[in-house]
Amino acid sequence: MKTNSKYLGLVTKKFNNFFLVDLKNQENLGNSEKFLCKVRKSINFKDQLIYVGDEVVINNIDLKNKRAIITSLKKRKNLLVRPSVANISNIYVTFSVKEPELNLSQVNRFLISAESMGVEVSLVLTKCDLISDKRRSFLLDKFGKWGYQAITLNLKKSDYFNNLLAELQQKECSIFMGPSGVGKTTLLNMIIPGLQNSTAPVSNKIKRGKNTTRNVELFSISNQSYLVDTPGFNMQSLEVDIKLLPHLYPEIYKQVIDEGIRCKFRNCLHLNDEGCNLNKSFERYSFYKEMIESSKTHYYQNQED
Ligand SMILES: Nc1nc2c(ncn2[C@@H]2O[C@H](COP(=O)(O)OP(=O)(O)O)[C@@H](O)[C@H]2O)c(=O)[nH]1
Ligand SMILES: [Mg+2]
Ligand SMILES: [Zn+2]
Repeated sequence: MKTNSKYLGLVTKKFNNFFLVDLKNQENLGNSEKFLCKVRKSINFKDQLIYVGDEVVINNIDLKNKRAIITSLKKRKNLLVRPSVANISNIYVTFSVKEPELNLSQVNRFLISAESMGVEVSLVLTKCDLISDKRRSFLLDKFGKWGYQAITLNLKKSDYFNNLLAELQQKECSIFMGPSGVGKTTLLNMIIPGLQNSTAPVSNKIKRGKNTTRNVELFSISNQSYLVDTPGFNMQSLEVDIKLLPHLYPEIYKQVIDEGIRCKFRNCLHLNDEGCNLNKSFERYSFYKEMIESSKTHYYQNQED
């Protein structure tokens, strides 16, 4: 049985020249929802590769063997690198409050890299069972001032985890990003039972590459909601365009949007610039300044190359 109608699909896995595609929009083709697809040979995607997370049109559907052909690729909203995954809607920057210890400068860098993707960014703090309630309140207050309402998880209490799960089930495609050892795999295994990715105590983290060879994959967590499983993924320090930086700090862009502050120069970098009206008394201002300085160094080095 074959059907020649076209359907919209989502690439959830990729192997060699094959793609696993989920039907989108709850389209009902019997009980079939996943198809193993190849790309139509005559199609030229303008040298574009197809990535996990891409939306594609499938055709020539073979219901019996669950095969189909990809005939076109939809325009993608964004593309994350290493590993490559397209159309992320939410990044959950994930850090542990202890073991390993919170490194604020690193949290800042991950948040900024995530913000530079132009997606919704949230902050998750794991291992809150290892700190006091007082310390937890202190951190919530700190990150609140950074512009993030942190989600604090505690393996021994599931209420916050259940809230997070409910939230993820409302989002299109989410990903946890953070350094090694903070509990990302533990979280994935809790959200997707049966996944059984290997977790490792922090002290074993030196032995790298153990589970880094598996490919990136999307898991359905509710109707039309997906979670990215990215073994061994650490967000590399992205090089962010210096002109973008003021737009990636809530403490800065909220002053511009909510309070209508205007500097003399439209592209003011809010350093010691003449006519700068930004209120610089926020904790991350020093990180911001450092980032601008180091981007400037990169910027001028690249100009010389
Ligand atoms: N105390 C505590 N330990 C946790 C928690 N979540 C994860 N861990 C431990 O932290 C270690 C690293 O976790 P893993 O999920 O492999 O981290 P990943 O490198 O971010 O994927 C493991 O030994 C976990 O058991 C938590 O909420 N509390
Ligand atoms: Mg892991
Ligand atoms: Zn300014």
